[in-house]
Amino acid sequence: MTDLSAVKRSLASQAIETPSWAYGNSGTRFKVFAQPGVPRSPEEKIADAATVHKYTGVAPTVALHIPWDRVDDYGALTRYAEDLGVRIGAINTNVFQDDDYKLGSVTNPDPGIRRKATDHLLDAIGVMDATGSRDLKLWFSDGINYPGQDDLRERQDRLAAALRETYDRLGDEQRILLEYKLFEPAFYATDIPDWGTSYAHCVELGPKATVCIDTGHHAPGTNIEFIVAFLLRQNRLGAFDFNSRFYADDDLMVGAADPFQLFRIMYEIVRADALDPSYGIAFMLDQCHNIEQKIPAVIRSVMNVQEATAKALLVDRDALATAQRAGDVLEANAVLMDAYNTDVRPLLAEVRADAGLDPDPVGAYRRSGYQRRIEEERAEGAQAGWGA
Ligand code: LRH
Ligand code: MN
Ligand code: MN
Repeated sequence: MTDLSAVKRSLASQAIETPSWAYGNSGTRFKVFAQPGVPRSPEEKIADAATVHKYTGVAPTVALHIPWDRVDDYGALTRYAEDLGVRIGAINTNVFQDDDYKLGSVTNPDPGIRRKATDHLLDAIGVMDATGSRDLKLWFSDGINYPGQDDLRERQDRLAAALRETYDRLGDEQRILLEYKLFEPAFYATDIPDWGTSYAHCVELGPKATVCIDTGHHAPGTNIEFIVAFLLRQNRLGAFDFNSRFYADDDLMVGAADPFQLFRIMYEIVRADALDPSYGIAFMLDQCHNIEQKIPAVIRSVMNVQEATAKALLVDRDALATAQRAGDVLEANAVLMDAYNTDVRPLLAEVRADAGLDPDPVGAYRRSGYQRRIEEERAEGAQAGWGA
């Protein structure tokens, strides 16, 4: 039997980080459809993130992306966030939007370009010092398009050298989240294409290097919950970039394409007692809202993660273990499916009401007038970064 009050406590203390770039305009390479009211500055992105936290109660941090969110005074930005009731979370680096990086950033055959890229990573740690962020998120678009274009093995050495230099600059409380991605923009070979490569680099670096799983960065059909279980067992799961995908790196709202997969992932988290923020996993969203309104889309995404989590918490783990040990295949599967098929929306409405929140966060946002206000106040929006 599951203890409902413990489930509610876990749900109330859950923390989901939203990304600054989800609030700005984004699109595909075909078209960016600009929306009214999008933020014109990092401060306005933080204000929108604080609004999501206000209506959900479980989104207390916002990830920044440098240079998209570059400011002169990160201490002041940190205080600004705190005044609005949120904190700055992971610092994301960007070594993929500069002409110099055509042939790679930290793996580039030109040592001068490698230096420039590594310096950006070191600068980002400086930003973390000012914001008090724990996590440096590294994603490298590095790779090659054609066999023979560059030496695969040497690129690994260059990557390892840059990671080492970055790792050695980390403070005691800081860590690296090393993200992988199967392909795109590189189409033949990517320098960190999968969790195994990321994991191996992390092990080489030391205990402050952990893997970030972006749920959109795998080959179709990949069993992501297996990766979660493996990395948890090795104590190397640092973060998620949640989003959903139908084809490749679609960056759609998490839980929209495959809520069952999200449940299976969250079950592995619950199974490892790794849900509480004190365990150290950063549950981040990494999404772009190209055609839907941004703030309610982020609220919806947060709610989708909450629903998957609630279902995972409802799994009768004793009954599951009994069925598994007895080799009762059908019963074990039925126990898991019973939890998945539970309508947890009333439970989450109660959790919200207990926290003094409106049980319907999207409705509350729509009724608040915030959207109308930002559309009036923010005459001209800025790009999130993708189109910049
Ligand atoms: C790359 C990625 C990575 C970036 C973010 C904006 O596809 O997932 O996390 O930093 O998108
Ligand atoms: Mn990502
Ligand atoms: Mn991505």
